[in-house]
Amino acid sequence: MGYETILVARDGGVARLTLNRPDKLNSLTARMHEEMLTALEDLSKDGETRALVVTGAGRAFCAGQDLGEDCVRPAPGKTLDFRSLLKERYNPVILRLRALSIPVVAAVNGVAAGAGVSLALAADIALAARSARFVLAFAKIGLVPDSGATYFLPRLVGRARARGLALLGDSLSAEEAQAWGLIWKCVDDDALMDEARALAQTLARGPTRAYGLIREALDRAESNGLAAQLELEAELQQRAGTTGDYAEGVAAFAEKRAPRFSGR
Ligand code: T3D
Repeated sequence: MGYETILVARDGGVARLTLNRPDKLNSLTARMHEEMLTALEDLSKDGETRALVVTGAGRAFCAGQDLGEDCVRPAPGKTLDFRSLLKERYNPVILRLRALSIPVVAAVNGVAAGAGVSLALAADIALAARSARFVLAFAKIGLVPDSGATYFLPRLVGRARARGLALLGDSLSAEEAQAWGLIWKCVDDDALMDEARALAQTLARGPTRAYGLIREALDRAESNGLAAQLELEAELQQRAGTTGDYAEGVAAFAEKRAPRFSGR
C-alpha cells in the first residue's frame, strides 16, 4: 500500500512511523487511521522489526481528530455517529499498537492534543521534545477524552491530576509531563530524534520475546489482583525462561561479556 498520510521507514530492527500531515498538525483522518492500521499490521508480521518509533512530521506530534472532516462537523438535521467513528477507526489503532509484541517508543516532537495525547500514552516509552506540550483538548470542544485517554491518564498521573487535565484541558509542558509521570523523559528539541533512535536501537538489540511478555505482565497487572498476577508471572517466566535469549543472557553473564540477543 502506498501511503499518503504517514511515512514508514525501517533501519535494521527499528521501524519509524511518522504521522505526515504537517500542515494540519498531523490531525487524524479516516485515511490516516486506515494507513496506520495497515502499517501496524505489516510490522506485526514482518518478523524483523524489534522496536517501533512513532512520531510526527513538522511542528506537531498530532492534534487529534481532524476537525475539518465531514464526519465530525455538526450540521442541521445531521446526526453525528461518534460511536462508530471511535469503534471503527480510533479503537482498532490503539488496540493494534498495544497488541504489538515489540516495544513502542513515542517521540513527541511537538504539540499533542486530543487523541494525539492518547496515541503518545499508548506507547511503552514516551519521550518528548522540551518545546512539546500535551493538551487534553476534548472538553474544550465538548467531548470526552477517548482513544484510551481515560484509561491511561489516571494510571499514569493519579486521580487528581487526571481529573484536572481532563476537565480543564489545560496545556501541560513536556517538563511538567515528565515531572508528573505522564512521559518517561523530556529532552532538548534537537536531541529528540537521536535519543528516540538510540533508545529504539537498544530495545531492538534486546530480548524481544521477554519484552513482549513484560508488556503483557504490566498490562494485565492493571486489572489483576496479587494472587492472579503472581500466577501470571510464573506462566510468563516459564515462557521467557525457555527462549534462546535467556540461554544467551545467562551464558553471557557467566562469560562476563555483553549478551547478543537474537529476539528468539
Ligand atoms: O469520534 C470522534 O471523532 C471523536 C474523536 C475525537 C478525538 C479527538 O482528538 S477530539 C480533539 C480534537 N482536537 C482538538 O480539539 C485540538 C484542536 N487544536 C488545537 O487545540 C490547537 O490547534 C493546538 C493546541 C493543537 C495547537 O495550537 P497552535 O496555536 O500551536 O496552532 P493553531 O494555530 O491552533 O493551529 C495551526 C493550524 O492547524 C490551524 O490551521 P490554519 O488556521 O493555519 O489553517 C488549525 O486550524 C489547524 N489545526 C489544529 N488542530 C487541528 C487543525 N485542523 C484540523 N483539526 C485539528 N484537530
